[in-house]
Amino acid sequence: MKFVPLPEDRPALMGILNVTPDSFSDGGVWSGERAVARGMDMLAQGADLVDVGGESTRPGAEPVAAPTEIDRVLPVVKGLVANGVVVSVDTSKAEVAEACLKAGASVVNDVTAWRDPDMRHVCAHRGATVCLMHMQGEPRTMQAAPTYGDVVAEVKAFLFSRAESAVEAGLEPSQVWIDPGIGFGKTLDHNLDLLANLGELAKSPWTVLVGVSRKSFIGKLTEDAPPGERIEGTLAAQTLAQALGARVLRVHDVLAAKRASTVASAVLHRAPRNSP
Ligand code: HH2
Repeated sequence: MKFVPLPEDRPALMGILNVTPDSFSDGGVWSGERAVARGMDMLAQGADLVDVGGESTRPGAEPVAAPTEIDRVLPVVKGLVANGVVVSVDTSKAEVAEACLKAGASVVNDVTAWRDPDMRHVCAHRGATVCLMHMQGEPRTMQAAPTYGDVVAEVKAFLFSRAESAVEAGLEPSQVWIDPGIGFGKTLDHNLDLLANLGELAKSPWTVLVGVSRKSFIGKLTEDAPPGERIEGTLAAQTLAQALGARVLRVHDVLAAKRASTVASAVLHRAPRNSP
């Protein structure tokens, strides 16, 4: 079984390493040995694990075939594992997950929460830790007209039922992470409702992961700041997610996230005095 030990006193930081030509904020920047070096830098800056992705899931992105995705991610996964890094693979394809788990990856981060019918078997057979994320629709079209009756209730019901099915497949509860999928088939209001009510997910038995890093809802709230200028908004959202119970934060800017989460932890773990 592949367990990822999580720190007790602060959220774990999952560094984002996209080896894609088209990711929304770091597309075309990292591949091969440079990508491994980037992963090692993130580790030195305080990442607890590194999430390697070979297919962009930004709104409008076109899918890629499994062999192409494997060619992109596998050398990087192998290079990081050889250097002792805890590796997560950001994929929704069982074939890609299988190749990476065999090479030593510990986590399968699936933004479709096991839509590929073979994913359940691969993750259970290899004893992977899994991140199950909520997405309405698919990346190509998901931002066209996202609609919910009660976004918080619907996302929560979906994630809890997927998490239970992962335990039925044979995983330990501590191997199951859930993620509301900020920006995946959601308007600005949906994202804010989900973040404000994150406590409803966190009071479950499941580990909550949140990915807000440089996302477009932050741009919308900050005069259309481009992805590279969303750091302050990202840190604000990550800090609030931490206070509301997120145990894993998926981040591009590891050093900044580490500093912010360390300060937040110091305050959150201080018992308030009894008021006079
Ligand atoms: N967001 C992205 C990708 N994978 N996985 C989880 N669990 N949660 C997320 O919020 C999440 C995710 C999108 O961001 P990024 O990887 O930076 O971009 P792209 O999908 O364009 O590669």
